[in-house]
Amino acid sequence: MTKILVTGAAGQIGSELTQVLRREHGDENVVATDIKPPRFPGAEAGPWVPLDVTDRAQVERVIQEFGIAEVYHLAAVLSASGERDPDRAWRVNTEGLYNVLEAARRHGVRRIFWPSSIAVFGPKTPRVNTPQDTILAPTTMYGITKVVGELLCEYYHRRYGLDVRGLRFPGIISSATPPGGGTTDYAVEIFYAAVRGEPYTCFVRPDTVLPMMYMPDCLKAIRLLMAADPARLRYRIYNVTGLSFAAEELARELQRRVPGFRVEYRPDFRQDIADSWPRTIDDSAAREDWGWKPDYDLPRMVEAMLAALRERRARGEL
Ligand code: AKB
Repeated sequence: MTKILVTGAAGQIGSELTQVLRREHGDENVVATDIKPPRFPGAEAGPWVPLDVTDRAQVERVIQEFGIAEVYHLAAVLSASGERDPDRAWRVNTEGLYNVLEAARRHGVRRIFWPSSIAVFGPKTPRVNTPQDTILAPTTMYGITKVVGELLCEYYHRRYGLDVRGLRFPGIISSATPPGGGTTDYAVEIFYAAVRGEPYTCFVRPDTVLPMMYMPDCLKAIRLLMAADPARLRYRIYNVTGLSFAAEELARELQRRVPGFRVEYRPDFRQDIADSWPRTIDDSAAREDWGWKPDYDLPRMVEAMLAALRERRARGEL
């Protein structure tokens, strides 16, 4: 049985992906790691190891000890946190990835998944239907680490034949584990406020349009890409998207379903980050090469998010 390592397993994507992988491969075959304690139910059903990805020796130890063949390297500092502490963003995102790639090539890991981001783009990049091959000139430390990361992944593939695959994720919207420190976090926070019956103060302008994706589509994209025939992959890292909407459109969709829900807008430093990112993404290469197609549009995503969070509130979790 393939032994799988997940880093960042306490995070927004990691906590849900670990559960999917464990259902498929067996609890004992998926080693979940993070610097923080686990945040999903049943985390202790399989191996859980504290891991700081900036420590090469720790990364090597866990890969060797468990005989890891496949890695989902999700540990990262997101864009807004990265602007608050650029040094930490560099160390976790760049050195962490370098440690994983180095340990992987030395200890026989066969495949790696790594999330890039729409943050690789910048103000000089076309913002509408942003192409796969375009200007990568970000203005945030997070974006810089993601560009370096993409180049490193391509290098390890070309030089050592490591099968590294990745996705330039948009904002990910989900109901289980909240994101932390991203610019797109408003699109998740607003749901929590609506379900709790509280007003929401949005930190970007109402007309801010960003690409987003609902978690089931995010998990589907990862699994499709990782299952794809290597001969069909023209790229190591693909553009991918689910839906794009303005902050005020999302607010309106919620207000239609949650009467009396109030939203005000008080843009902060995250507005500049949002303004440097694309509004919509061209993911035709992903569609052509490995059959990508999202399932959720705005109304469907809003319905599903509200239903999931209301259930959590009924269980006393929110
Ligand atoms: C962030 O906002 O930093 C992330 C991302 C788009 O990579 N959600």
